[in-house]
Amino acid sequence: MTTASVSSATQSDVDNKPLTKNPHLTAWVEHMARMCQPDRVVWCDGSEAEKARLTEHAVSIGSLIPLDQAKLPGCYLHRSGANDVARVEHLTFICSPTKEDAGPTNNWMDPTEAYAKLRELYNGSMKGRTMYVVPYVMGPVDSPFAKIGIEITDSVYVALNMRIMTRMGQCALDRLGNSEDFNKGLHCTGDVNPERRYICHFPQDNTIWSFGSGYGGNALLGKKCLALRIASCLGRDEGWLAEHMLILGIESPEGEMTYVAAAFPSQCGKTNFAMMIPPKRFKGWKITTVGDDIAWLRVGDDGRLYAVNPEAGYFGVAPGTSYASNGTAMRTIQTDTLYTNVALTPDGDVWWEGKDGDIPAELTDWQGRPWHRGSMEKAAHPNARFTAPMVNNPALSKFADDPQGVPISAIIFGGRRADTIPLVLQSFNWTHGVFFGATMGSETTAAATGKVGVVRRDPFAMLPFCGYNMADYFRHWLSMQAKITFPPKIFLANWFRKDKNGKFLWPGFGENMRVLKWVVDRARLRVGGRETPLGWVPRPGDLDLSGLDLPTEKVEEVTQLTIEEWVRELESVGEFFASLGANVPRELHMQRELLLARLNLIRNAGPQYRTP
Ligand code: OXD
Ligand code: MN
Repeated sequence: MTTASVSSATQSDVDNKPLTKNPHLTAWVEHMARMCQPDRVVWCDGSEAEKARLTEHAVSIGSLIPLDQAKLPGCYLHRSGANDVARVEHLTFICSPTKEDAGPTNNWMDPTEAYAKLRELYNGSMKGRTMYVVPYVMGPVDSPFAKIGIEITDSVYVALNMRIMTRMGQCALDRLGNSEDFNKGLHCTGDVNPERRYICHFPQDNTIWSFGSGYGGNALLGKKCLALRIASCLGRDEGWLAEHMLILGIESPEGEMTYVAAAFPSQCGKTNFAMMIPPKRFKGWKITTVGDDIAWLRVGDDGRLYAVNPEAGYFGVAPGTSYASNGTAMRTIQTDTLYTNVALTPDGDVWWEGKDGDIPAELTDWQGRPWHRGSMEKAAHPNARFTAPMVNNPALSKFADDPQGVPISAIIFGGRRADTIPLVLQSFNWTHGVFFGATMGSETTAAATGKVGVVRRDPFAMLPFCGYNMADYFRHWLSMQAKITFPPKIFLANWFRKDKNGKFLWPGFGENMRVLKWVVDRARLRVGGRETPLGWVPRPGDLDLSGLDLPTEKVEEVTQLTIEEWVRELESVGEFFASLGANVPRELHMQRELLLARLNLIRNAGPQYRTP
């Protein structure tokens, strides 16, 4: 394979023998090693001893900085390149056989051209470096949902992150046996030059090639690349759904369990919602987390929709996370957590904007520069992250590792919208719910590079993550109805609506429990609502607002539907559908027309009817 110059490796970083006899796997790894020419190849077994070795090595090369081990045992800080801090959607490609397969919302590159272009970059790119072979399982190891990936990477930081985010090591090789059914992921950090950065997906080959970035979403190939982009294609072909959704359990004081899946675009508080602590009024109610970012949904033998979380850890946004906003996450990230691009205190603790307590006087900022209180610059990058094992989560669902997953009673689609979308709205049926998902919009955030704060359509929160033609994906969602005997009820939610002065109308965070309670009760057919031309909304009194200090006018404003806003919304949806081409399912066009026709009816009926 390689003529390993073991002498230049630290003791913790020497090549070892393949941990499998799987001929497909060993041949592929040899092939990739011939191309990338690493000095050494290290197969990862996922053991504790290996974790200690890799961590020691990462510290020795400066990739990880140890934090105060008494306060934050097993925690380290990583700083990424200043130009490598977020997903890069404009450099992310779906390299399917035809442009039509990728559809108008994805960047497409011809697969032959993409392989050739990247081969040139990979050639000799790991000289002087170590190639880690990281076998991993997405999903509980024994689950029929599970998929196996192998990530080849030259980044010890990536290998250590994958160890947290997935079931990594020998367990994956054992499950794979001699099968050739595994995702082939190749990641090379390169010189972290945005001019030579490509995140390429080849769904037809179950292959991902990522070059030139060490940032999570571009480099941890199990997450967005496999569990969403490639898996969405597998779901289309195999009859299931790979979704950008959290999964949570709601336990009533009587012990009744209900599971809800919810899709929100990046940085809309999915992790907070998945770990919500109910307010005092909801004494005895418990929220448990199954997953905070991705759900794989399949129809069970009993005709219900079941969800598993394919991940084993959380790659969450640090800024804004505090004991006040998400105490569960704060407790989760005190041990065995890798922090990326947060600020460092003089005594080895971490800090970010929005953390509890006083702002420290002196810090080292996310780029390693001295920072003083009052500085105009952020100390932590707005997209700074923590990578933490889900087993640290004190509210982890006892079914988070269940091979069959959990039965979903309700699906919530949410976005960050200053106007138009009310606090909560229930769809009339599955097709109308799919319309909600297909037309979701949200203001952009720092999770991806580009302008922040503009509304963009983000269907199912999957715009950056759907691995095939969006119109076909809508059709796939519509077609799922025929397979589900007991479909979940579908809702639209918006915690981010603002008043005329730009102030948020709804307190959000734990208070979202009040909305969740209505959702659960609607799904279980035991609470009322008002039928409007746009869907069902809670009537005054249907939402439990006891103990909430919120003036009635604000409650009215946040739950309001306004004809003019919705007419504009539906017109903009029409433009969005047109941008997707002729392939958008007819059912969705008809939903739009029906809603618009109902609104126009009211609009033309006279002022006394102007409330939808
Ligand atoms: C994420 C994202 O990192 O959606 O989860 O950007
Ligand atoms: Mn996400």
